[in-house]
Amino acid sequence: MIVMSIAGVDPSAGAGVFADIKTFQAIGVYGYGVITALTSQNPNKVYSIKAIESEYVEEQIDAVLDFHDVEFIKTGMLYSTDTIKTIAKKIKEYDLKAIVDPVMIATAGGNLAKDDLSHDLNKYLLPKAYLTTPNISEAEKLTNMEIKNVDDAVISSKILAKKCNTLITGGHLDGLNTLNIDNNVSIYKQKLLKTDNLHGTGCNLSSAITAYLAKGNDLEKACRNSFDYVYKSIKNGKYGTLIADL
Ligand code: PXL
Repeated sequence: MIVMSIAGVDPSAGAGVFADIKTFQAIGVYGYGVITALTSQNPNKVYSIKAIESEYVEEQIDAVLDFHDVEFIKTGMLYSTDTIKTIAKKIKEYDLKAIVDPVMIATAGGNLAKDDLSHDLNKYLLPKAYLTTPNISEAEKLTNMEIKNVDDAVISSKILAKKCNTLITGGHLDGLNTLNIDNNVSIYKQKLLKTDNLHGTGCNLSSAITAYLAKGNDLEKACRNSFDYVYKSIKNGKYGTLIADL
């Protein structure tokens, strides 16, 4: 079974494509990794970004999908409007189920996008996605509203669910995750750990969901398994959410 991550490279490997592939591997699926941008960063700071042209992102996708079909893909840092449009086109062309992590800002702060991508994500990518996994601040940007409590998260999820299934992650909302599947909302409470090692948690959660879906779990079960997976990787990770003994 093969899944694919389309995302940026974080050389410290806690976030981005390297982290996604480690998560795929840990859950037992093989991962392709298509690169949208290189970054020089560590968990404390993003120093610089070199974007890959969208034409070359497309070439990478065609090269691997020409070799072997995949059903589930995950997208992370996409950086530009052109890359967003390219991926929307490829989802349709290859009939892919896409888990879209609408990455715009790094955990350590610092932009991971050329401009504000919320408009382009809403217009081009979310309508073609199977699931999107914004954190609170991403959901606020995408739905142009403030999220102060779980009732707000439910409202925001209903706006996003007009386009695709939505999981608003609750790391910054007392561990309350809001899952909206076909406009039915469930709230999952996750215990929170006191730690500064949160770099890459969003990437690891969305890639875990992708892997569990590929293994045949339904969306609800894939999300619940992934909450556990990320909890354990934060608990056991020595350098951020590096995958340690699970
Ligand atoms: O977690 C968001 C994210 C996604 N992709 C890359 C990143 C980060 C956060 O730092 O570096 C490449």
